[in-house]
Amino acid sequence: MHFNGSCPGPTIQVNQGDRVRLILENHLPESTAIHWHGLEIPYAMDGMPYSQKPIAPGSRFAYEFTVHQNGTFFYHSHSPMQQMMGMVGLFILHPQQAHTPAVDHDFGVVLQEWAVLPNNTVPNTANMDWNWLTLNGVVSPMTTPLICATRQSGAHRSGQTLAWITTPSICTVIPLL
Ligand SMILES: [Cu+2]
Repeated sequence: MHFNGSCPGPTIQVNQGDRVRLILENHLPESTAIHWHGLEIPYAMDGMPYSQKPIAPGSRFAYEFTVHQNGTFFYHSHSPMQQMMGMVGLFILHPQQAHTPAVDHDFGVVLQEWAVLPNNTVPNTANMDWNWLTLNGVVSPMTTPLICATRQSGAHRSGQTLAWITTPSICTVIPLL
């Protein structure tokens, strides 16, 4: 299961204050909906099972809202097991005012844990004893290095380069000396 053919789904990037319109067309053989995790938006657009009727197979729904926050968020299905099967993606809200200190690169990382049991090709979504980890949907050696500028580039006056590793709920600043 995926959004637009990839797991995680495409990263959505908008600017703080934007009015966005996102159309979900359900090609699954079951119902679905998208929850915009952490976004302060109208209840009817929140994609929760009690705020919206499930979107039936073959039908579509237009989510429309204005974003007033900024930061790293994510979206995911709120139908049973679909998020655990890969229906998740990053939602980046760029700030109207740049944050300080300036960073060289901003990496969006989706870490996912899966339970792919012996002789199975489909993850067991009821199992929380995970045995398979993916970084932006892939495992080593398919992962892409998170490359920052180095001290030699003179990109940062203090001689340090900061890499902000962000997940939907965690933001860690790693100084690279
Ligand atoms: Cu959520």
